[in-house]
Amino acid sequence: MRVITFGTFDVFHVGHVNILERARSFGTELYVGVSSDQLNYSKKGRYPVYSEEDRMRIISALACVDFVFSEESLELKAEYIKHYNADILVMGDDWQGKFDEFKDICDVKYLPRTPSISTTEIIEVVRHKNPTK
Ligand code: C2G
Repeated sequence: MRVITFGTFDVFHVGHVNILERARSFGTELYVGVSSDQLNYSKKGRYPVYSEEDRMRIISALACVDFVFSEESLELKAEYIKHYNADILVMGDDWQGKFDEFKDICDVKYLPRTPSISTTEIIEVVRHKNPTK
């Protein structure tokens, strides 16, 4: 069973490891679509702290990940799921209900987010400790 998931995974943290390991446990292979820098810019109005190349390199190095590709557009999710023959789509529950439209091409599971950690909070904490940055 092939599992697929998507994310930016910027400033990699334990919440990211948790969801990737849990996603992998639903199948035998995990494919990860890492959101491109351009996609992030169009979604959030800023570029990630880590470049797309580095974010993909970090995700590829994880034992629970079998294959990494660049997610160029949110609208292409169905194409990616079909192209990579994924059986299960896993996303954190901040996306609850948002991908139910794909239930006709694969299983869709939303997993609870790891509490009290996010890239945005890490950036805030670092900024606070280094006010000049
Ligand atoms: N996540 C989590 N717990 C946290 C933080 C993140 O489980 N404390 C999960 C998110 O729910 C998501 C994954 O980690 O499933 C990646 O999170 P982000 O990098 O924030 O991904 P996002 O920007 O939501 O991009 O096509 C969808 C987008 O690319 C998802």
